[in-house]
Amino acid sequence: MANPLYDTMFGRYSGAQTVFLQMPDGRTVTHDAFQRQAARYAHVMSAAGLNPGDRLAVQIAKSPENLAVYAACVQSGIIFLPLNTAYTPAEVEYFVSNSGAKLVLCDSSAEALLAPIAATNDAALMTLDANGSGSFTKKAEGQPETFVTVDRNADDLAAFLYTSGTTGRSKGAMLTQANLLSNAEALRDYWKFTDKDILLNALPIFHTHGLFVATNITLLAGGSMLFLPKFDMDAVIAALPRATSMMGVPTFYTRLLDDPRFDRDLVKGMRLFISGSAPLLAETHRLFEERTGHRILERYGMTETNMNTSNPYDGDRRAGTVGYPLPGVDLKVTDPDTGEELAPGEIGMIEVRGPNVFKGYWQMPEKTKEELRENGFFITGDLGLMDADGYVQIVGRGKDLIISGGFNVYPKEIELLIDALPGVKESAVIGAPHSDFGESVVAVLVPEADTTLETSCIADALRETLAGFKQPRCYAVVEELPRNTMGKVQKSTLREQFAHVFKGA
Ligand code: MCA
Ligand code: AMP
Repeated sequence: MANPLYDTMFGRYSGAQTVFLQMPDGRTVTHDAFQRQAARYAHVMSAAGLNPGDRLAVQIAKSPENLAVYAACVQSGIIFLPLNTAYTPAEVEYFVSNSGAKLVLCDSSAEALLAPIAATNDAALMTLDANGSGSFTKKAEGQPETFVTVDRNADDLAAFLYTSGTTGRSKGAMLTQANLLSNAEALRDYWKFTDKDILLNALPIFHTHGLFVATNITLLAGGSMLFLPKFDMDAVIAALPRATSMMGVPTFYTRLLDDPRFDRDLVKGMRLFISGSAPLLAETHRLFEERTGHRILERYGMTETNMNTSNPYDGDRRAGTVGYPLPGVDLKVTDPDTGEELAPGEIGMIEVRGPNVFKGYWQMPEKTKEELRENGFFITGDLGLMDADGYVQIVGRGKDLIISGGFNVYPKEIELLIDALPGVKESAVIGAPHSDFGESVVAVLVPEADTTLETSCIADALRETLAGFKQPRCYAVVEELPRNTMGKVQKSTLREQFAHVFKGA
């Protein structure tokens, strides 16, 4: 095949008048119209001087046009680099410079702030707004509606997704066509997606979950998506009766359970609810079944690997587990110190290998070597076990990571920023249980000697540089941090101490 990802996901719909996207306002986008738009966009990128292998960074609202940019990248061999819309310009600067993006697409409201960043990094800047207008759109007007698909091998790169690290520096996970395609095919079959499916997609599309899991599967299966710009409760309630399936982070499901309108009758046309990105509480699982009669299907994935495991479609969906390794995925649990494989039931590091596993971190060979073994196993940083029946359970994290409402927050990144502020001697950032977000961020601060810290000043300083979802929702000032005999900060002690700060939140 000339371009495996494009041909299987987009190219085969040439001329098809079937509906791909259904918007909340009733507007629909057919497969054919989508494809023609993507072709026009591919011409704009090519005219802007982008060649196969170049990066295109996008920080734009969720819209059909956003997805068409993704399709255009796949068709023209350009690497698609989506960015969280919550990132501040300071955060975006790093991604643009690290990736060497040649073109940055942003909302026109961010143009003035991002223009100098693009200019410093020799990148062009164009705008594409939520309503589809912008300088990019203007350039696309009148462009041909077909584009000669660029040849790609399955091993060629299709996307970069940045994932923060325990050192505080984000790493660009390089995903190939084969990574995306193999995983989407496995999931389509495992979850029995067909052209009859209407998937409610209220997830953001700058992460694996909403983009590759939800969108790629729908495209492969030939179904359509109810494409909501975000998780808005009224819009979700209005859309549910028309959907056959839904994917979400646990916060979606706890919020639905809090809404009295969410009942059995509303979801009588649904065949499948899928949860992932963060642990689903067994309690949520139970309450959901009680309310709707549906057992949520929980699965487990990562930016670097797409999806690794899933509870079965037909068999027993066990609460508190993430199911079996997907077909084609090897999963083992190893001793974190020696790398030796452990026996079933023993807790250790989860490692995975398969066509889903990424190619490495962009321009970070050392980091890649630390996490991706020569034999192809990727060290996930998640601690877990495989039980006697083959179900995988995640019991903790070997990496210092907080997951808030499905978004990852790496404490190190925030600690580095706080420690650089005047009056702060040191800090420790931890996650504490939160009823809406699962976990939320707490910053524990130690002031310099003879200094009184105003936590509101710390919060103000962080607001300028850090995306909203990463900002601590609780600050505590202490005299010193608990340390072990080696001098290492005991975060587990802090987690216990601050476990109740969000009680009632
Ligand atoms: C928004 N805010 C948050 C979060 N989201 N704070 C903490 N954690 C969050 N997740 C803050 C904003 O900064 C803002 O703060 C205020 O909440 C309102 O913002 P808004 O956007 O209106 O919030 P929301 O609509 O209530 O959003 C919550 C949400 C959203 C719906 C749970 O965060 C969401 O869609 N999460 C899904 C994330 C996701 O797709 N993850 C997949 C990653 P202020 O008022 O102070 O300005 S992929 C992955 O993990 C792997 C591969 C996998 O397995 O899937
Ligand atoms: P990301 O860096 O956004 O790819 O997040 C991946 C991380 O999310 C994994 O390493 C896990 O720690 C976590 N994760 C994803 N799905 C689940 C799940 N079903 N249960 C528990 N943790 C999960």
